[in-house]
Amino acid sequence: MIDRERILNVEEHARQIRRDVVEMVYRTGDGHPSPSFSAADIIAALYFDLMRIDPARPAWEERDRFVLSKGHSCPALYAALARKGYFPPEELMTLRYIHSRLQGHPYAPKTPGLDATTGSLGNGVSVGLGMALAARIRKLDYRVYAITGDGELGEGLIWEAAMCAGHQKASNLTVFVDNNNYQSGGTVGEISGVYPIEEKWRDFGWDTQSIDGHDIGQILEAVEKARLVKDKPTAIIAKTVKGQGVSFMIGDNTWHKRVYTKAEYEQAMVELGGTV
Ligand SMILES: Cc1ncc(C[n+]2csc(CCOP(=O)(O)OP(=O)(O)O)c2C)c(N)n1
Repeated sequence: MIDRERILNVEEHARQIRRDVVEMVYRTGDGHPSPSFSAADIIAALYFDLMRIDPARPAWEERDRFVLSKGHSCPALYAALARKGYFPPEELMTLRYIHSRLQGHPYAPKTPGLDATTGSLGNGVSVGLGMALAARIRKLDYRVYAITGDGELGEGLIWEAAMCAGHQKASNLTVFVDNNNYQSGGTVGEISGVYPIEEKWRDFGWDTQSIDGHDIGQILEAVEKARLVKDKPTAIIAKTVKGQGVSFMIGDNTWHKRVYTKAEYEQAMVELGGTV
């Protein structure tokens, strides 16, 4: 049973992340809002509760690692990094500007606190597995977390990495599937035929769990369970909603990449408990 205080703390951070994303996309005129929102609760739980990290030491060898394989959701990750203290929150308003440290897709050498360069879909599970196996070789006990999209599961490289991770019993690797049932061009059900998702990971030798990806208690509990699995990596299939948190973004996949009008910005901020 997860302590109520922990849940409330992460929930407040998740709301702040969503408000930051709305503000960033509105002010800079670019970005992917609804893919950020479906992953926001998982990112908040990792950065504000679960991961062993220290913003004062971004290169600390024993830190846990995070790989945002669906890199286009980086506005949510940048918000988490800023609020965690890796760089000033004001810098969020430079999202996607030329020479900004916050590029349109995560570029690790540029952004303080970022562990992996991503954005070309399909790479993140391989990158995470490499980090996880490096920990074993170097006798370090850090853990690696990754988030992949469900449309992204159509990339073959995901399954090469899944097969190898299962074979290597990389139990320090945990992958969340952000199962919002959409990709950019429609639903994953109609386009990529990815279902059933959980069985596929299990067949590649992973421990699997299915959770509500917006229920902070379930996210925290799932990761705590994953830490106890000693001979397999864990895949957490997180049922999510693209745009979760703002009513008019839900069910409208044009918010995959779209900018708020002034009226939409104001309504979104009000719904997220912010001020305009
Ligand atoms: C290799 C590659 N192909 C295409 C794209 C363009 N692209 C960006 S987001 C996206 C859809 C991703 O869908 P999903 O993984 O389900 O993530 P969602 O945004 O729905 O959460 C695509 C095809 C890309 N970034 N990389």
